Amino acid sequence: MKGFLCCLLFNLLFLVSAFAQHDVHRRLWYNEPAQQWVEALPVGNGRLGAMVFGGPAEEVIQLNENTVWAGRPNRNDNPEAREALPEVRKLIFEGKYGEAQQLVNQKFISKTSQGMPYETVGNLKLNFVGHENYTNYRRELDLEKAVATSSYRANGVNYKTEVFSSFPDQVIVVRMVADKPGALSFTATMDRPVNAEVSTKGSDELVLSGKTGNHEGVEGKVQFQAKAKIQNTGGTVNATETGLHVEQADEVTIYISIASNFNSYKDISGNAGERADAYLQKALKKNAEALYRDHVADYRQYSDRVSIHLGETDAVSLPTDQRIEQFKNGNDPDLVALYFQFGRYLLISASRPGGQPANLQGIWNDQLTPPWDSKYTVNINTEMNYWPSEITNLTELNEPLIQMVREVSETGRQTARDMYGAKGWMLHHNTDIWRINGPVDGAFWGMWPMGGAWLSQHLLDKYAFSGDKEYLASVYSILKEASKFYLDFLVKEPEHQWLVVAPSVSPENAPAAHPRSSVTAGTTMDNQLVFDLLSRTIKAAEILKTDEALVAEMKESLQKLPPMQIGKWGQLQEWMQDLDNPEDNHRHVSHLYGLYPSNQISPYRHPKLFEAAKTSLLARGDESTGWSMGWKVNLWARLLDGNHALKLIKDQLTPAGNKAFGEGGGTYPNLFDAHPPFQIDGNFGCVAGIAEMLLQSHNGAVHILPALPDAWAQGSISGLRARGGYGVDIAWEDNKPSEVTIRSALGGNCRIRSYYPLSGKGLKKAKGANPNTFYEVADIKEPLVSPGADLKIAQAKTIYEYDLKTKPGGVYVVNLAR
Ligand code: FUC
Repeated sequence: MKGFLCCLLFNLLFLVSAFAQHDVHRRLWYNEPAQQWVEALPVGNGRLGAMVFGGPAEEVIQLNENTVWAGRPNRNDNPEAREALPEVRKLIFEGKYGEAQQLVNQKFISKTSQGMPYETVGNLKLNFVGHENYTNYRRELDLEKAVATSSYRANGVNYKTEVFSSFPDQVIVVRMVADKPGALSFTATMDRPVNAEVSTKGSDELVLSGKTGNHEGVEGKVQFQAKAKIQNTGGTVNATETGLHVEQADEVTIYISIASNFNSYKDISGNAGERADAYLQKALKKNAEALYRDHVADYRQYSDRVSIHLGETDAVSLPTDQRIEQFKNGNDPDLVALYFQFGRYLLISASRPGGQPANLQGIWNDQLTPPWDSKYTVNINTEMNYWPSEITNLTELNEPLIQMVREVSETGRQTARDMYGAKGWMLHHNTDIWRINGPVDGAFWGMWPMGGAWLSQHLLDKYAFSGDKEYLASVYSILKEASKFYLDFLVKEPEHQWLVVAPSVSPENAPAAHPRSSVTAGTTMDNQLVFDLLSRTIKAAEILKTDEALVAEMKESLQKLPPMQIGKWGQLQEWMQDLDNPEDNHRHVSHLYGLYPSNQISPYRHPKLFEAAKTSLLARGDESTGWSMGWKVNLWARLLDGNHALKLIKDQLTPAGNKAFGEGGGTYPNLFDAHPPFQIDGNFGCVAGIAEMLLQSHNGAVHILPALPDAWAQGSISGLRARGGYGVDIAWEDNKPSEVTIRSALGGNCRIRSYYPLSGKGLKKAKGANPNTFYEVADIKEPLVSPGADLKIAQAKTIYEYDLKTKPGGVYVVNLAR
């Protein structure tokens, strides 16, 4: 059977990769305690987060709980918009962009809150007298167990502290041991910069009770309580005036429980103290060993699904901060594998069903007013957080995002009606835990009515990967109502009579012709987003056999959307008019949404657009903010240029040092992405990009190694997911795929695309269009090309395409043809 397993029925055994190798030990490690927050190591269970500094004399554990946000339930719509809308549109269509923007600032932008900040809970500090001098120091974050450990030797004793955040038991656990009996003596305290009181309960429990802040006229009403309960073996524990004192214990476990009064975006009537206590009492029934075992088992069910090997060099023996320093000019492909798994670790630790979606900093934040309030910026950042969730096999973890979309679809109905007189629901460029929908931060940034269109794509993507019709039916009304908003809101522009979104912006950018006024109509990204929303909602309606009349209406509007346009220097136009400046290196590359994450630009079907997108991206340049570079990794992967994608990974994995905002992105010692400052989207964007370099499934086929850089000659990845319910493992040698395993959950025709000929039982040369409906391609209009456009279409790489008939539960192995 020559390396080929045929149609083996679904069997638990095959959930594990056909060539599963044990992952090299994936860990971040350092030989110094953290001095700064961006050196500390994150642990989390979706709800509870901690940053662990690992100091021997003073261990600082900074704490978060994902509902601790300033303010209270509130809305921030500005109903004055409705009356001003016709005038704003008129000004835009007359080319009076400055005046239009001014009117939007006066009449549309929220007069109340611009969104509430996510706040820190505070710190737990453990002070060890006499531990100022230490040796043998090591601190690590184990990505196979999700445990942060620090160890050192002081006064002739070896100490070890482990910290983890348990999802099954809903507590953060600190476990301390020493190799000499009675050697653990320390004082534990808790603090928070404002609005908190710390007390002790009995002789072994610290309680921090707090309330979140008032912000922009909205009163802070979230109450929370953090409890730290000490359990010691040997020695004593006593309450002091400021905290708890442990004397001569052999071993100590601290159970940290945190909860708030938050029930939902519209209800904060819970009891924080009772809730924190209930979690604590439940967890106390288990000892540290049982908590650890259950935590590791829970974490591994997600983490172990994917393994990746890109090649190990001597660099793997270095501490992580040194690896980052050397990466750009060295040879350390394994750091990319580590970064990839760290990104998956962050999603597993920041986003769990039942909790809030990962915000701008995931769940980790030590401030009261973090940058951009650490809220949800939906003109790129929130979506980017979830780009890895399907392809890297973590689909359950996007549930909090889906839930947030459900909630903003509830709150956004009033916004659509009151601000625009439209049906359905809508969202501008920001939301927060209270699910605000109004435009914030000024018209230049905030006049973007596209949040509903972009977020809806994630609902559809989840279906595209799983084929779960029941799920599709459960989110269909959200899609339908998002579409209805645009059916009402689209307006005919005077020049071509196209239906366009107006007013809007191409996120946060303005053309050189009017650099201070971004407010306009019919931007390329808006057209692409409306195209995706309507065309994909039509498909969903057809699958669910519903809403014929609405489908007809959507089809009609779809025909009237503007086509993409190629401008005079061969670029994909960002705006309806040919205004792009080749010198513009703005961080947002919004018009390339059509290339990634969308599938509207294909080298095989639209070579002109593909070339134009490349021209635009080249002009934009590489180095930028962290998230922008993360996006560009995906874009270069979609442009099938693995070497350029790797160049971007190198730019991103460059030490961020103390760079300030505007000085370009990079990576902090703890592998957090630097906008700067820290912003987690760049981590997630880059992880998705690494996956896109190895596997793509948006363009009519399962494309194996579409953008493998020359430098990754040998490697393997297992457990990735492709649309239509396929699990994919790939091993490669000499830059060619050597073995590909496809696990089919739904059956259907699996079309495989490769740059090298493949062979395997059942594999036939591809014929005609792929009959697999999950592989239908975007049916876009022909682009309009400026007469002066200088377009040199590069020859596409030769591809080999095969069809493989699969059965549900079937496992298929394909090899390089010899
Ligand atoms: C958008 C970006 C910024 C930043 C902010 C949170 O406004 O343009 O760079 O990431 O979101």
